[in-house]
This record gives sequence, structure tokens and C-alpha cells, in this order.
Amino acid sequence: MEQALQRILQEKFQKDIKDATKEEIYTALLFVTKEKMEGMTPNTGDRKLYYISAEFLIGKLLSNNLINLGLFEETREVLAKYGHDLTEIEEVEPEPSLGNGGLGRLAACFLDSIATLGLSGDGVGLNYHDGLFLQKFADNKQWEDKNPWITDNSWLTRTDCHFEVPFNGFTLTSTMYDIDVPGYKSGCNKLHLFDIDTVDESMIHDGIQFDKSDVRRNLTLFLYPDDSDEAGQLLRIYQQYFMVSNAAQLILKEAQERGVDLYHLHEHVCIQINDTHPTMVIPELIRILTTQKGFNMDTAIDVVRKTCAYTNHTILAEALEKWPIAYLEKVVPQLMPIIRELDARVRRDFHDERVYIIDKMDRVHMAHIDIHYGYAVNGVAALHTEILKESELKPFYDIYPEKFNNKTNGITFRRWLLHCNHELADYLKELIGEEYVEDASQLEKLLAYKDDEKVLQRLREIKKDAKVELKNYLKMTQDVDVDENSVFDIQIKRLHEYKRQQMNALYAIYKYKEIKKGNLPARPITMIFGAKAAPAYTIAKDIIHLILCLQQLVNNDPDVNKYMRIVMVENYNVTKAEKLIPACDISEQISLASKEASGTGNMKFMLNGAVTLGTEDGANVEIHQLVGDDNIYIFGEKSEKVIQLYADSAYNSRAIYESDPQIEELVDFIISKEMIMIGDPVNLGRLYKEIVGKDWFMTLLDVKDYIRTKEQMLADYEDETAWAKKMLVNIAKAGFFSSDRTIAEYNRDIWHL
Ligand code: Z15
Repeated sequence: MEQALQRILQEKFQKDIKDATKEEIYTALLFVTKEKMEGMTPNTGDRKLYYISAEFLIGKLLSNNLINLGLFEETREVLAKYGHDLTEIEEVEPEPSLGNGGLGRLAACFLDSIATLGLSGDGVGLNYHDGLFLQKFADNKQWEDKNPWITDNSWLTRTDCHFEVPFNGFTLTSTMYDIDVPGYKSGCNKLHLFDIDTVDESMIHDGIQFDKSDVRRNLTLFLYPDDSDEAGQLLRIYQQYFMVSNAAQLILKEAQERGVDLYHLHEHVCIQINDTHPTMVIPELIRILTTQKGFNMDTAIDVVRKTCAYTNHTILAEALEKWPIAYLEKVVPQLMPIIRELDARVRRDFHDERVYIIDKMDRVHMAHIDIHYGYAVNGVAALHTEILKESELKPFYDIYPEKFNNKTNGITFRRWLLHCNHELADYLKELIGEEYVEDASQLEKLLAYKDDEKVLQRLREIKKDAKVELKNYLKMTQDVDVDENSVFDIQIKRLHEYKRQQMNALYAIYKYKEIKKGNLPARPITMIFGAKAAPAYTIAKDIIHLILCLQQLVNNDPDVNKYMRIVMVENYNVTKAEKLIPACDISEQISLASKEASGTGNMKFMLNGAVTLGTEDGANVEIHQLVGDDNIYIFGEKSEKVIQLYADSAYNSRAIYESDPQIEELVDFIISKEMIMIGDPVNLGRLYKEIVGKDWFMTLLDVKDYIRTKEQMLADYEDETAWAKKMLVNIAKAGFFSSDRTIAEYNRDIWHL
């Protein structure tokens, strides 16, 4: 490493290591690492996986690549020898924001595990130039700005692989960019990101505004541009088709290069469709096979069906894509005859309109294509898969019970422990050896130390150190002061009503009022939030406004700020998650039961020794089963009850509000004179009305149990030994949530690579 660094710094900048700037060192490390990965043997196999996803939220790559290549320690030492700090060098790297949240981050964890397990499998997606927007706070509101991340020297490598993608009346030529995905002490795979050369970043103005109709210039500008109007939805279809047409052409090209007889494609290729965004790969493959490769329709459908598998990530109706036929006719008319043929076959075989592909309103149900014309359908946590089978997708489960299976999500321990929490990772190695890094189930060996005072003490110290680090980071980045001796209570995830940040805000109001009344907590609490709201999601933005106003109120009130602080982290992203998660005491996982398909932040927190405060939802259910009642705090109504309430239209928030003075007092505070003085009455008033008059995700149903449980948790925190034991059990039981386990299951049950 020392020699390689010296060589490249001389070549590129004519500098020695000790005189080089951080930027120069970063660039040199990038080159050294890329060289190293180029020389690695790719993972190979007879059957190759293509994981197609509209999002890959990969995060910064330098440290993770160094860790996986086994070069991290050496690099840190070399840099230290010349007076540089690798942590500071990491700051130079821009974070590619090629994802919104859990789904995109899951895809990134999966790539790491696929490579680590030595499986042959590449990611296929889009090279958005600006990714997800950059979030800024001003006037206690979210503002969006563009977020360019591609620099001259980056992890992207331009290839000479190009395809022609036909649209209605014109054709676009793609360029494939590759990012190397090295496995941990294993071979290397690739992430293929497609782009067009004509994208024009200069067309963005006033934050993230741009001309949505100019496809040649805007196709890969942004991840999921605002799709609340027609032009936005059409652009989304352009993006999706561009992604899958490139994927289909790449897959067929690589298969033919490998000498695969396309009539046996399914024996050598497997395509995982990540949510419905890549669904058009099914009709696109059928189109190419029938029009260019001499297949008849029956055979093409048969081969494609045996090749494609679909993962569902949500039961929220509004998130299940249904494209109007008119839009598809406008963008990809060549697919419509095939989609109509696929629908006709469904109508011929099944006389149940709930499973048709095209509905009465002339909309194409993308998930229905995947389920009929793929060979596997999986949910992402045990409860989620049960709900799919028993309610959301029941008519399909009745037809194809053999297709349905569960694959509980996981996270890569390389990033979410080894990289983000060196101190804990090293201590675990000291206690139980290194094997847990490659065999996560070994973490259970920790349980032997459950009553070891010294170990418990050390775990507390490690947590405290992480809290100090976060304190310094928050001071540096946002100029806020927090107390490392307070309880760190953290909710970080996309802003959505079903995730119920508004319920956490009601707790803040409760606590503020208690402190005002003189009911002082045993220990101060620091409530930390991080969340981006979709630019067009009004109520989500109103909730951010509420939290930011509460932050101003609480932090500036001298009676209160000794006991309580609120911090809303600006522009929450992967890099910030890596700093927040190790420092967390209480992990907030408070979605309305049945609505969070899995959650993966819950797993990251657990692995880093936080205790979950959660509903019986998504993977929380499995965390609960693993750690037992004593090591998690569960509250709220169960999913069966919630599903029943929806079915009967029996939830009435106004009735709860009017009959419970305590709840009324908390909700009224949103529009109190204190708040109106700080905030915008339009936003606060609209949110108040929403909660009282609708509350679609049933905040008021659970808020009292939530407050009670959180208070219990804070009281229990005071027994330091008992709490440290909970931390230990959580870490010890987190092994199940390694994405290595998840991927091994995908391979065993679906991919057979
Ligand atoms: C997304 O991040 C998720 C689901 C979606 O339908 C879309 Cl469009 C984006 C999330 C789920 O909300 C979360 O519960 C899950 O853990 C994650 O996907 C990965 O499966």
C-alpha cells in the first residue's frame, strides 16, 4: 500500500505522501483500490444472477472496499505514519445517493453478500447524475437542492458496452458504467449502471426543477423525480424501460458469449426483480426473444417465466405500481401487444378479475405481471410474507402457493459493524474470535459473558465513546450541543405517516409539558431524528416542520433544555447513519403494525447494542422472538387488529381525540400559541387537522401505550448493569440478520447459483 500510494501520488500530483492534500490522498487511494479490484478474479458459475433494481444505495465505498480487500488496517497505518487520518480522508468522498431508503440500501447489502459468498451475480441499475435530492433546513422547513456526486475520478468505470433502446419514435444509445463489488476476502462482482451521454445537468434550476419532457437530456438526471404529475410519471416509465431494456440486452449478450443456448436461458441465468420497478424486463425479454431470436410466444413466455423472480417490499396500496395503458402506449408501445397477450392468457386461465393484469380502469398492475410470469415471489420478513399470503396477495397465493416464500431481510456486517463501529468490532474479536465476521451466528458466543461485569462495563464504555463521537460530529456539522450522558433516542428513516414520526413528536410534546410541570427525568434525553420527505408529500413535510419547530422550542427553553434536547439531522443519508447508529441507546421502530414490510435500520441498531422500542411489525417480530421479552420494548396494537380496523372502516381518530383529554392536550399543542409563534400556521394547522380528522396510520390508537412504554424504558435505563445486559443480548442475537444469511437462503430456495 505504501509503495502503491507513493507511485500514484508521484505520477498524478508529483507529491510525497506526507505533503499530499486529503483530496490527493483520496484520489490516490481510489486508484490503488480500483487497480487492485481490476486484477481480481470475478466470481463465476454456471448460473448467473442479475439483480435488477432502480436503486442501489451503496454509500461511500473507500473504507468498505479496503475492508473487504483486507487492506484497511494497513492503509490506516501507512497514512498515520505520514501524519494523515483515514477518517478525515473518508470525508472527501462524495456519497452516491442512488436510493431513497430501505429498498435501495438492501440492494447494496445484497451485492456485498453475494460477492462475499463467492456467488456469480451482478447488479443492474441506472446511473442517476444527481441521485436523491440534498435536504436543507431553513425556516424550520425542508428545502430540496440537487445532489451531484459524479466527479472526474470516481468508482465508476466507463465501459465500451452500448445498447440501442427503442422508444416511441426514437432510439437512445446507452453507455454502461461499472462499479466493482469486492466480496469480503472473496471474489469480485460488478454493479452495472446504465446512462446516456446526452444528459444535461445544466437544465436543473431553482433547487431540483427541470423540464420533465426533454427525455434525451433528463433521463438519468434524478432518482424518482417528483411523480405527482403526468410528466413525472412518464419520465419514470422512460427510466424503468431504459433500465430493463439495457438489462435484457446485457443478459442475452453475456449468455450468448458464454455459449448458452437461449432455449435453456433459465438454466444459466436468473433475474431478481426488486419491487415492481424492473417489471417491464418480463415483456421486454419476451419481445426480444420473439422478434429477434426466433422464439414463438409460448416458448418465450415459458423460458422467461423460469428465469424471473420477484421481491415484494410493501403492502401499501399507493406504492404498488399501476401504470395507465395510455402512458405505456405513449412511451413503450412495442410492449403493449405483449402485455395484452400476457393479460389474455390470465383471463383465459383464471376467471377472477382480482388477478387480471389489466383492470377495468385500463391500468396495468405491474406486480400481477411478476407473479403470473415469474417463478418465485418473496416477502421480506416473516409477518410481511404472511400478510401477502393471507390478505394482500391471497388470490394469487391460492393459485400459486408454491411460488410464495419468505426471505427475511439482512444487513452486511462489513459496513454496519466492522466499518461503522471499529471499537465494538475489535472488542468482539477479542472476546469471541474473528469467525463471527464470516459466520454471524458465532455472535451468540457473546452470551457466555452475560453476567460478566467487566464485559458489560466495557460495552457501556464503547457506547459512551460512540456518543462522544456523535456529539462532536453534530457540533461540527450542525453546531448543536448534546450531552453524552443523556439517553440517545434515535428515529432515522424516510419520513412517512405509516412510520409515525408524528407519534414520536407527540412524545416530545408530552415530555416538554412534564418538564415544564416540574416532573423532571432522572437523566436527560436526546431525541434525534433524521428523515427526508418526498418533495410532493405535503403531510410528511408538515411533520418535519413540527419536529423542527419543537427542536427550536425545546432547545431554547432554559427550563427544559437541561433535561431534553431535540436534534433533527440535516440530509440524513448512509454516511450519517454510520455515525448515528453506534451511538444509539433506544432504537425507534414504531410503524403501525402491518405496514412496515421489514425495516432494516432496526437490525443495524440491534447489532450495535441499541434496544428496540417497537411495534410488532416487520422484522421487529423476529427481533422480539430472538431476544425475548426482557430485551425489547413492544407496544401497540397487533397487525390482525389493525387489518380488521381497516377492513371494517372502524378507526375513528376524532372519537379518540374527543374522549381522551390527555391525548387532546398533546394534539392541541401542535396549534398552541407557543408553536404558532415559532412555526407556520398553515403547516401546523393542516397537520393538526389531519391527525384529528383522519389519522390514516392510527397514531392516536397507540400513542398512550407508546408513551407509557418509553417511560418504562427510560426508568429501566437507570439500572446500568441490567441495561448493558440487554445490549449484550441484542448484539449476540443479531447474527440472524446478516445479509449473508439472507443471500444464502435466496440462493438455496430461489437462485440455485
Ligand atoms: C422501500 O424502501 C421499501 C418498500 C418499498 O415499496 C419502496 Cl418503493 C421503497 C422498503 C420497506 O418500506 C422496508 O420495510 C423494507 O425493509 C425495505 O424496503 C427493504 O425490503
